[in-house]
Amino acid sequence: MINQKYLKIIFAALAILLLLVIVYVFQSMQDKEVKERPALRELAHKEGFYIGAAVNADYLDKDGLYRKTLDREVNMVTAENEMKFDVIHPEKYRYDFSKADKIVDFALKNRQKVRGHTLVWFHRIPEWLKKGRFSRDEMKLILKNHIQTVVGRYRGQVYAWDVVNEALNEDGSLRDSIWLRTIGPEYIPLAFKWAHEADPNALLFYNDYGIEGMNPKSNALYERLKQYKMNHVPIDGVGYQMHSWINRAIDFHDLKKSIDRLGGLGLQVQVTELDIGTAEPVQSSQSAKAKKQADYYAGALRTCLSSKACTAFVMWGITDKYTFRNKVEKPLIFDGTYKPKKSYWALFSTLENKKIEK
Ligand code: 9MR
Repeated sequence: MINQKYLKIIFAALAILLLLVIVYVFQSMQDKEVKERPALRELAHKEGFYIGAAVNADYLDKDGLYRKTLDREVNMVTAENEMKFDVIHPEKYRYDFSKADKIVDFALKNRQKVRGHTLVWFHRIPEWLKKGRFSRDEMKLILKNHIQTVVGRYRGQVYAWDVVNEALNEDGSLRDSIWLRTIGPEYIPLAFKWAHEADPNALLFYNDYGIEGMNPKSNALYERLKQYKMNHVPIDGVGYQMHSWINRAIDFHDLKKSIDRLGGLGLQVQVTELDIGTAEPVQSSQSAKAKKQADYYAGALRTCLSSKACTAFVMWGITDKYTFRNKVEKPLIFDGTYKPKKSYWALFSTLENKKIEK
């Protein structure tokens, strides 16, 4: 009896040991595969180009594979939420840089450029500001102090700022916001001026969605930026957000045209928030959807690389495990277990094969 009991224990121990060996071998094979392929950032770096992702300080804290994947694959990161007004400036006389610092420290340690997002937006306005009933002059002072405190803190560390975010309506008119209502349209050029004073070396961007095509919104933006340039507003570039879907085709021809048009004003363009949802059409197979997503990622990157003005390609996340979109969209280039998807390989071969014709 006793012998049999011991035998059972020994078998169980052996079975566990065998399982551990299998897991170990499998993990080492995966690690070897990861170590042997060059990372996207290495391929991009060779071409003097930035490939990036939005990052989130909470996930950096708790998920080692998230950190490892970001560190390995991208040479640019954007703070997804940590630099937004309500997070970084929660009370009139109090700033909270703790989360933003985590992202900047992570990036500097990993030799990644930081995109600061975002200084002036209609959204994420803290209660103290919403309810303050401030006069025009007070609002100007609040905005100036906000911009100069935040930009000043990261002077020399943040490579590019989304100074103004989503200030236009679909028809190209100025969107209603607390800034437009209180300060008037000059809040935009003033914001660029104040940011430039706080860090003359940072690149300053206007960031928006729906401007990657040729349409009333991108036409109006172009005209507005032409004026700003004529008036020496210190603006360096335009961010194309590009949250997209596989069932809504990106027109690469128009994308190139709009990038080159802004390039003609001496502006850079950066793709700033790309992700490509795959939930629709429901009747397509998973593998057909994955293939279509990969084709879109590759097409967008190829178009960006083909224009001299396009200097960075940033996705709104890195893994389907963490996306602001509905999880079923699976919009990013690593799956939920950090396995590279077809879309990853599409970017990989686009960067590897394409000698950039700038
Ligand atoms: O991904 C961000 C999400 O976690 C926030 O809840 C949301 C509101 O602040 O903003 C999301 O990011 C947006 C970005 O800041 C600006 N362009 C659109 C992005 C997606 O909504």
